[in-house]
Amino acid sequence: MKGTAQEPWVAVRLKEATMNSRRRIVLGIGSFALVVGVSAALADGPHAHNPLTIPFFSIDRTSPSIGGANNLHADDILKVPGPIQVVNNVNLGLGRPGDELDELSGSRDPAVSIPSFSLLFSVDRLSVGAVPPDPGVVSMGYPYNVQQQAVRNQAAGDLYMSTALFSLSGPLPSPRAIFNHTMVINQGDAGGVDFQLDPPNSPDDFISGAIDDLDGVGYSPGLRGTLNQAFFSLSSDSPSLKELSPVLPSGANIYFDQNTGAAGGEQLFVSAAKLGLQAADDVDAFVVFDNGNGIFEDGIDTVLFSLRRNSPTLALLGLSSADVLKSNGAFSFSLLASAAQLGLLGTDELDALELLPCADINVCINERAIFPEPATAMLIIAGVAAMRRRNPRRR
Ligand SMILES: [Ca+2]
Ligand SMILES: [Ca+2]
Ligand SMILES: [Ca+2]
Ligand SMILES: [Ca+2]
Repeated sequence: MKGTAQEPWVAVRLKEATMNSRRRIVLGIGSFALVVGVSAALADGPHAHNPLTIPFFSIDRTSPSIGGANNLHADDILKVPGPIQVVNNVNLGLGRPGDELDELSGSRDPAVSIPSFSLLFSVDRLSVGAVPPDPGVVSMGYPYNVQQQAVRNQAAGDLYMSTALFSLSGPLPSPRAIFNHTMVINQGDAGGVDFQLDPPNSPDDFISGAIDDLDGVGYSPGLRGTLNQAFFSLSSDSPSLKELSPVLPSGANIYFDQNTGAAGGEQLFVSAAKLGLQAADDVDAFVVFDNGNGIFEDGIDTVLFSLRRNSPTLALLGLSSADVLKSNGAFSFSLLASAAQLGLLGTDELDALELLPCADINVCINERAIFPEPATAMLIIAGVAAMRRRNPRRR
């Protein structure tokens, strides 16, 4: 970015030296236009070089954006611009007062191998992160992580990417010494790389007051801009659970809606028990790999998931609400990524999950991570340089 802003100037100066005075005036006007153009681009605010597509998403019921001009609900699936509903709650068989959509997902094909991926996740309002931003990632130009955003009271509506890569077997060797993550979508005001949620501020601002909690995200592989079918989970206290599963309602059940265009078509995809969980557990984040029939089959389909705080299985097995777990069914699951491997505390809450196929984490960071507007970036780079001068032995 800094390179592309400077290069035209070098070209202009070289040409200027060889030109007559009349052409110099014309060029002067051109240069002025260039200054204005570059300034306008620089004033564009935080952004990313190759921003992630904004996924479909959901927010929790205490979010200030609930209601509002678009009459948003905690059990709607939302999209930008807006946010507005891409799927209304009633089309998912929901819409009873108190329903809370915990997570949504498209489906990936379990037969298509993804050799390495970064985990994309969101946290809740009480999460503070385990580590400050990775100094190496900051010096690349990307200063935002959960801890840095939590101090500004604006972490809960963001999406972050792990700076470690994973396969479906667990963490892969990493070029980065520290387990961490960096922001890829802000809740508000990041040059369009945001969910248009509250607070409507850039990631540099300190905020007070109520903020939205992004508690579900999902891409819909192969379905551009629409979500014809969806996997979803509800919080344990959602009244509609008893309608969807009269015999064994559970916040850890995952449902499949084969027609999001109308009420009806919702069915159980996989039960809490089949994932190795208890009925009192609450799955609050997941990614589905289904072979396309909307029915979970042991050993064929896979679910990556996280549990909500106070789920009894967490205490039973010493696990964290920010751990990412994996099940192929057969009444069991395993640990895929620990809270620490994501740069989170064991007491943090990971409450929305997606994945980003990625072969080289530094390339993915450079493409997808949010960087500040250049004036702020210069201050941050100066700060890192000063820190390094003070601690010459670091690195
Ligand atoms: Ca959730
Ligand atoms: Ca934020
Ligand atoms: Ca439906
Ligand atoms: Ca969780």
